[in-house]
Amino acid sequence: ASKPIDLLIYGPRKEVIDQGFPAGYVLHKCERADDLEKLSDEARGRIRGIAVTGLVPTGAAMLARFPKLEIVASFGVGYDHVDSAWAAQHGVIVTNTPDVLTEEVADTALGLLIATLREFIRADKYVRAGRWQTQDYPLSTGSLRDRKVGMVGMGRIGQAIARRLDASLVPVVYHSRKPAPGVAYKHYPNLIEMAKEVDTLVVITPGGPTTAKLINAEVLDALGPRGVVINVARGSVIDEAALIEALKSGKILAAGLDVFAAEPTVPEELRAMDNVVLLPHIGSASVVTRNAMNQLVVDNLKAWFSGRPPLTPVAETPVKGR
Ligand code: 8YV
Repeated sequence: ASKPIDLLIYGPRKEVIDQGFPAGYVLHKCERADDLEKLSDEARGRIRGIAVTGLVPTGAAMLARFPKLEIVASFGVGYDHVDSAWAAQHGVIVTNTPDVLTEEVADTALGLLIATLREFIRADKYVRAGRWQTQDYPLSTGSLRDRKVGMVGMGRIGQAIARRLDASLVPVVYHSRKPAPGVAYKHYPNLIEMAKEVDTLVVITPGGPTTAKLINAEVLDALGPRGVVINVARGSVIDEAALIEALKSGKILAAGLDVFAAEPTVPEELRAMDNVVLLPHIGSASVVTRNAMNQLVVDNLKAWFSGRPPLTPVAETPVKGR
């Protein structure tokens, strides 16, 4: 029999991943960073693959502790929690889980946009409180009808959101560092210029240092008093203090947020506002989509260790032919 393949399963427990590997694989499970200390040196020395099952920080120092590491298969399309540059330098493959969540996250974004504009959450509370008995719910200030959306990011999910906006007859433009190939929407290399031209921002760009606090006070100023900001990307992309200030002062109208700077902590100031809709990072969080994402983590590792190329390597990864 061939030698067993040792894997570290790092992060929250996932049934599909725990059950995903046939005989011949040895799984070492660590839910938190502290648990890594309980791995013997001998086990660490044998581990050839890591499944990162959630947003657990997977930096250079952590990865460097595994001398035989070949591949890190990360759960989620965003992988700003994994040091993919270090991995590339050390010939370690990193994979993520794109495509299988695209339509789900796009659904969430459009739902969040409409819920924010048309005040669904406030209206629901109104019904439950029995207030409809006395008075009709007031007309919403916001509407999708008179809006122009500036997408921040036009990757696969961005394009799926834009397609939904097309169907809703809402004009779309976008900002990204480089124009997206094969995309007909107007591209703005400059975010401030775009913010001046639109009243709605939908943020769906990767996190990490290059996009940190991209949406700042100046951008929110440019967006103006009708401004609505929807974020289904990473909390790091928005200067959260500036956003709170803009919402409080009426510099912008409303926000719909699925992600926050310090999850799962959501600033008390946001929680107290009624012109925001707050979701607990559920963009991709349905059973069907999460099963597909978990399975893709498993399938990337199984492909690699059966002598095939990884299925969905990230851009930085030097994919070696097999
Ligand atoms: C994550 C996400 O998987 O795909 C992403 O980038 O944000 C989610 O789908 C989530 O952060 C849980 O780990």
